[in-house]
Amino acid sequence: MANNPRVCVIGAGPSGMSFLYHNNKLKVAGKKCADVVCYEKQSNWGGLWNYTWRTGLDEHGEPCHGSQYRDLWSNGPKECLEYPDYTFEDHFGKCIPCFPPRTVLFDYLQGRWNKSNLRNLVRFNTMVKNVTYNKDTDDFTVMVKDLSIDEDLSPQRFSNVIVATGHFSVPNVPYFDGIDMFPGRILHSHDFRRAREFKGQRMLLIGSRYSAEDISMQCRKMGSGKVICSYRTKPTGFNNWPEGIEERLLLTKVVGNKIHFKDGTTAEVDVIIFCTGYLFHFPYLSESLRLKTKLEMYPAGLYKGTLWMGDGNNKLMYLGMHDQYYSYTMFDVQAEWACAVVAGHLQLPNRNEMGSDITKWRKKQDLLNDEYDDIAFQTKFVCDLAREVGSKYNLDVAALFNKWEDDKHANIATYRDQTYTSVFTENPGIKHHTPWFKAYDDSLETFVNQTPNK
Ligand code: FAD
Ligand code: NA7
Repeated sequence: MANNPRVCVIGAGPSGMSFLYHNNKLKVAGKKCADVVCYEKQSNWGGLWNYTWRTGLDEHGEPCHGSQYRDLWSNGPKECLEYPDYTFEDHFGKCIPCFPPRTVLFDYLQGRWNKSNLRNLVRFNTMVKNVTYNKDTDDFTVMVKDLSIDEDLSPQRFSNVIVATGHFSVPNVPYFDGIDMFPGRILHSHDFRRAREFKGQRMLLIGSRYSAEDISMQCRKMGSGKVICSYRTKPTGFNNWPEGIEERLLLTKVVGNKIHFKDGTTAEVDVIIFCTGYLFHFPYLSESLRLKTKLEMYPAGLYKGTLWMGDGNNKLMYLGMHDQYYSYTMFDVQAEWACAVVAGHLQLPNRNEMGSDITKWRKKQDLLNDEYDDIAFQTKFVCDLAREVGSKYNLDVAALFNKWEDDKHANIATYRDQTYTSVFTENPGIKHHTPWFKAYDDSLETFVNQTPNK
């Protein structure tokens, strides 16, 4: 039997850990699998779910990865990201409400990883600095720094590389005329940690997607002054903002603390938060390996949304690079597919066929009109991959996502108070003890222990 492929996984967030999980499953089943090394630059796993209070640079002087805020609660129902082979009921032993705080989701993720003893496969405090493909030997050279001792490790050779470093960590920060002289605080959502900090302050948020929506709600919940969300292309589409949040066209300039908007109106604010999204940034990959894209439902150059076509070697894969409705389950099925390809259980078609397949998906992407279309599109993508890997699970939760969109449009302040039924356990989540807008205790203990143990 030929040697196992030697695979480098970069990043131990939900995506990278899913690769370790499925590779381990192959191993336990006695099937051909890969020998994996996972490099993680932080001192713990979990990716964005591994909360950090730091902003700017981390303790080693490297860019801080974390973008989540302390008071974050899931912005989608847990039933839409639940793993079919490890449900929330499996983990907590009972039904819990549907929109868990950050710590609860982190605990859930870790439960699945601990159950398979994956921790010893991750090398913490190691940062991948450089990846190049060697044409002559058809493999990769990976340069890694051990941050804990500030030393480069000797170059490592791998047959395959899995890029799982996420794409919500490097802020996109446009310039607006006069902003350099704004007298108040300016930050990007990447550096937003606590909404309480802005109590009583008048705020301008630039952007109209998830970050603008959630940070505006967080800030009002924690007692900020009025919030204006300023949009470039279209408003959020939510008509039921609670009192104190409004949407306006894009700002045109900043004069002192007065903001001028395209519709001719002005407003004075104390704080500006850029909710303008993130850059896809892979400085450690050599040019020909680097995915260059904006946030899209189906980024160009990735067969099955996963395999990098740019370099012609079929050996580098990206996980979790899409605009996300599905999250954990999408990363998971991508990882399962990637494991099957790497271990040789799935054969790839020729490059023309792979190219045509990408084109087909991207043409369909061009026809998407709204969130409901996006959900149907991503459901098809996820289910298509699940079918390819021969999964016994039906991962289609489109009906739940559609209800979630309906609930958000009905009332953005109360959507987290709604309940959803798990498609895997068929049990409904329970109603949370307090409406989200008035719930200040986001501890795991309080959230989980509001129902009796089974
Ligand atoms: P990440 O979680 O970003 O993990 C990437 C890992 O790679 C990190 O651990 C990082 O340290 C490591 N890494 C990076 N560079 C290197 C390097 N050079 N060498 C070694 N290691 C490296 N999703 C939901 O489903 N529900 C939510 O409610 C939700 N809320 C969110 C709120 C915010 C503010 C943000 C930013 C995202 C949110 N998401 C949410 C989406 C989130 O992206 C995914 O849930 C998930 O974290 C993506 O996993 P990942 O493994 O692909 O990337
Ligand atoms: P997104 O989803 O990328 O949204 C970015 C928003 O910022 C979007 O409304 C953009 O407007 C706007 N944007 C981007 N560039 C500009 C400029 N130059 N001027 C004005 N407005 C701009 O990022 P989010 O942070 O909301 O969400 C990312 C993840 O973080 C998500 O998964 C969440 O769970 C948390 P556009 O609509 O393109 O005109």
